[in-house]
Amino acid sequence: MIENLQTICAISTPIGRGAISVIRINGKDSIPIVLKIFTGGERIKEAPTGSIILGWIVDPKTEERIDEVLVSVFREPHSYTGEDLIEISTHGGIVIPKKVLNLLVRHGARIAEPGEFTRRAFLNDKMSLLEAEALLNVVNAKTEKGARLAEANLNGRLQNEIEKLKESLVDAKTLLEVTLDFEDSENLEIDREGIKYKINKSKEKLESLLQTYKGGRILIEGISIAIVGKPNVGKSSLFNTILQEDKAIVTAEPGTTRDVLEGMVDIDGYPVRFMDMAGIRSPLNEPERLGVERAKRMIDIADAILFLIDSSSTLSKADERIYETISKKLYILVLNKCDLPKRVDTIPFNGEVVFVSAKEHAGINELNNAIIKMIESILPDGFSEGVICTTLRQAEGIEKAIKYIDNGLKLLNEGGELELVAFDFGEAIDRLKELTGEITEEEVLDRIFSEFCIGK
Ligand SMILES: Nc1nc2c(ncn2[C@@H]2O[C@H](COP(=O)(O)OP(=O)(O)OP(=O)(O)O)[C@@H](O)[C@H]2O)c(=O)[nH]1
Ligand SMILES: [Mg+2]
Repeated sequence: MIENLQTICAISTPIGRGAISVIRINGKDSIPIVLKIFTGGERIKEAPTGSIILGWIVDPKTEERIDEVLVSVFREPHSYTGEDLIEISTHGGIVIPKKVLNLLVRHGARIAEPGEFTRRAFLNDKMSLLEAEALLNVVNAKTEKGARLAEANLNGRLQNEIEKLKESLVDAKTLLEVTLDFEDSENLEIDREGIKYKINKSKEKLESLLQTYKGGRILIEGISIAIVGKPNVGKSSLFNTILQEDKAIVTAEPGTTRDVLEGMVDIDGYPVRFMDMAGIRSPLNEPERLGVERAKRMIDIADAILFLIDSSSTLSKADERIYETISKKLYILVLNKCDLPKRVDTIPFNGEVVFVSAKEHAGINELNNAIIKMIESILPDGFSEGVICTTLRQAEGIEKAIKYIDNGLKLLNEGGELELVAFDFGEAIDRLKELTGEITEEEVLDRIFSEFCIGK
């Protein structure tokens, strides 16, 4: 346990109407502080970890009885954080939890920063950085599939894989260093080949792990799908129909939408973020010009496109020009307004075609199925059962490790200085250590833990 860390406290449940609230207090003074304000104090002294004690929170100065509560006691090292941790379950709402929190502060605890409890758990070796990120993914998961993936990483799946890769790089580097010591002996050639083989194996594994990031991100954060088309083809109507919400303004006038609107939907367990935006044409005025500019930027950023075409009017050059901008991306052709007489006979574009009527809410199941098929084209069979990285930090760390490995291998192939090769492999190992948190920088920790909510 890390000594001399201040005792911290926070309300760990959302503030507002609710049956109960949980206030956490953590650190070496947490038990002495709670003893001062809790009528069940004597029982806490003897309570083993995991005990729950009923009693009253009382302000010792005014003797005001604030609430009848349950106090859960977790003693170091058998707690979430690895330090003494107490959870006080009060009645819910805003007033009582705040009063209890103020009492704790008055008796020596400090309000916790976002994610500070989990940061303590990391500092006390209760979890690796990868597991802390997995925990954040669990809390933020938007759908069941995302939550399942995050849970698997929470159980150390990614951590174990990175550890194994690190170990095999360490082995190879050791082999190299032994070779260095005997540089003049004739065994040198054999060692070089052995090292190359080992390192290449690790590199291949890192590369396939890096490949999982796209799918991992989609499962955790969601796939972003931009609804693209000429003005008035029914983009906003489709957006509202998919979201089952009257979110975007719909009018018969072309050029209605200017801002980019976003909405999240769960499609068969996949989180999907739809974006409605301005129709693409030569803009008629300044607001529309800015809208079209934003729409074009979104086309670049989006993971996939719903290319909307009005099936009740003939295809135009404008549709073709839009097709050119999206044809390199993942897309589905959506023919809208199929409740009206059809005027589009043949579609000169490749790709999956779905007929819908945003107005009549027709064809939405078929569209959902096409979207599921598209997502599953990014996530290969058995994807979720494998080891998957889910955050940009992880992907960037792996990428950097691969770069150093490549440098080292190149030097090794060119017969370069073995010291330099060892340096590169050492750097690659350090990048993996940063991933698990074995090597840490305060800045990186700050960034990761600030994404948590207060009280986690
Ligand atoms: N008949 C019919 N009309 C539709 C359908 N979808 C949209 N409309 C109508 O088409 C017009 C334009 O709809 P919007 O949803 O605003 O179209 P948009 O593509 O968002 O238009 P901009 O924002 O101007 O680019 C409105 O009058 C809608 O009621 C449909 O499926 N069938
Ligand atoms: Mg619109």
